[in-house]
Amino acid sequence: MSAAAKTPDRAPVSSKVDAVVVGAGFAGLYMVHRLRQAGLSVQGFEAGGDVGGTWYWNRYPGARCDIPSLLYSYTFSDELHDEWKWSEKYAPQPEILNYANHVADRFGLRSAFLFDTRVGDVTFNEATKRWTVKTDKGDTVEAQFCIMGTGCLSVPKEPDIKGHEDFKGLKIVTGRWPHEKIDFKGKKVALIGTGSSAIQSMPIIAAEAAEVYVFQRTPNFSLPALNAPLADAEVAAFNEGYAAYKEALRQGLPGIPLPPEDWEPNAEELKALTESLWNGMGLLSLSSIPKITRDRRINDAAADYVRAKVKELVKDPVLAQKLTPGNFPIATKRACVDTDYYVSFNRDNVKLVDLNDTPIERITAAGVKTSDAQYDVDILIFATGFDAMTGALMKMNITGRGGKSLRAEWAHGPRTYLGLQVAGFPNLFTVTGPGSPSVLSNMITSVEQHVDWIMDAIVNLRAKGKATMEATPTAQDAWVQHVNAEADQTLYGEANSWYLGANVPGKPRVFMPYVGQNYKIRIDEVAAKGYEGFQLAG
Ligand code: N01
Repeated sequence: MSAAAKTPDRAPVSSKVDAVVVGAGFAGLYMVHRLRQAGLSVQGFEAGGDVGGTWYWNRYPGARCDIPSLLYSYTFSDELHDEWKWSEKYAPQPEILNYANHVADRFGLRSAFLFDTRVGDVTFNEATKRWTVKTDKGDTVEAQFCIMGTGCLSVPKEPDIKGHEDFKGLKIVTGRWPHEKIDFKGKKVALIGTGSSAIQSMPIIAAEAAEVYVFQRTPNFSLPALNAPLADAEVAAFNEGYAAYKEALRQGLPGIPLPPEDWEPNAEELKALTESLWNGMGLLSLSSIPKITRDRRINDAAADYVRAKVKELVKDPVLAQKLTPGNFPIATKRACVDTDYYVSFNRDNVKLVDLNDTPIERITAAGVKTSDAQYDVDILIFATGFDAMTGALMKMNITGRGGKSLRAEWAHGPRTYLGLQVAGFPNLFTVTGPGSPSVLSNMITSVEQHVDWIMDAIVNLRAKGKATMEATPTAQDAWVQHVNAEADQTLYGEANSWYLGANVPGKPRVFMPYVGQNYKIRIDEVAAKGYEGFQLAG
């Protein structure tokens, strides 16, 4: 369904169901599937016009996954695995969106959702022990369970540069890319930001546009995708090991290979590991380097390797120096995986504007004005990132027990138990919530692990004849302390990253993902101990 083909106006829905699921991305789709399999009635809501979540919205040229497609796939159905064929090592956005649509159709999930519908108020009623969910379309749905599959990177930052509303040309935010094709031919383009969205899109835009000005505040580390069609032999080799891979996931593998925890690579091993950063396995080669985010010797070796590569790839040494990341340890901001990013700066029509030398003063009707020049452009692209991990949850008005608002509870940063629940918000679950590995793992693996865990918890609650399941404040405090203690042992605090909320003015600086090892083993143990740290009541 295209953006232009909006869902027709509809009568508001008023109903009672067992569960509400918010979001029709990979989390929401699988959650609906599991709930329905267990015989629960479900109402799903999705702000977008169709399924796909992040892959529905991020349609900018060059968007593709940054871990190999064979791993960026559901594992819950062998039939689905057998019938779906990825065409490339890193599938492009349209193909991943097709996959989400295929899953929705194959398992009949679309009918559970109301699209173009944004959830607003989510309120716990202590008398009925049910949640009331209200939407911008006037729907009111009551449910025993409320599951947030709202994504970690689903709320793009609004353009916040002075004067942006004055721009008279075409203004685009990468995370809300228009559905129609944008014609860059002969156009002058300003691209603000140098995160993954900019790094993936710039080379493709530059191949078509007359001029591209890249406005860089912080140079990023980027690794080559060496993307290619997926050969049958590669797929066959993956399938050979598929049963073992699935078993490893069941045992706790976060969907990406991890080195042994106690491995201290010697100089020779470290050299080989850093050289593997150019082998096309991108983020997998980065996370295969032991202690990369904990040990400065190891981090420096990897960072220096990439820095040297930038200098090799960019012909103009002054430009190369400006593009060389320097002021934060590699991997403490999410690294990028690119196709021809650095070499595109050798093109005559690509210009870097280093905002450290010449900051943006304002956006004007004609383009971007920096301290020393005016850049007149036809198209202005904001690739300026997201209000990550908490943005979508904080956008809703979620009120728990005793009128507790989630916004107030998280005013100083998110606090959860296991990244799955918040004390005071019974039967409300967050898929890949803050305090879980989420964005540091293979997201689809984490989604499956969380959805399966939540489903088991719901089945257990019902089997015990209880009405509510709620994290205790004590368990939550201990988990938050543990999450922080784990993060404190790393170098993550040295980067101004979205992991820390540092990219959003005024957002509390708190490291949000869980960096500890064996997360799945821990949550499975909690379940095995009768949901230790949760109170089952009613
Ligand atoms: O956003 P970002 P993104 N003036 O926050 C700059 C995932 N993802 O959309 O670093 C000038 O990384 C900002 O500068 P600085 C992936 O997890 C995955 O690119 O704050 N510049 C930065 O350069 C990724 O990490 C894929 O100094 C401003 C950029 O904008 C995450 O999404 C593809 C500015 C924002 O970079 C976010 O990526 C794309 C301002 N006012 C995204 N404000 C895959 O490959 C911000 N910036 C799967």
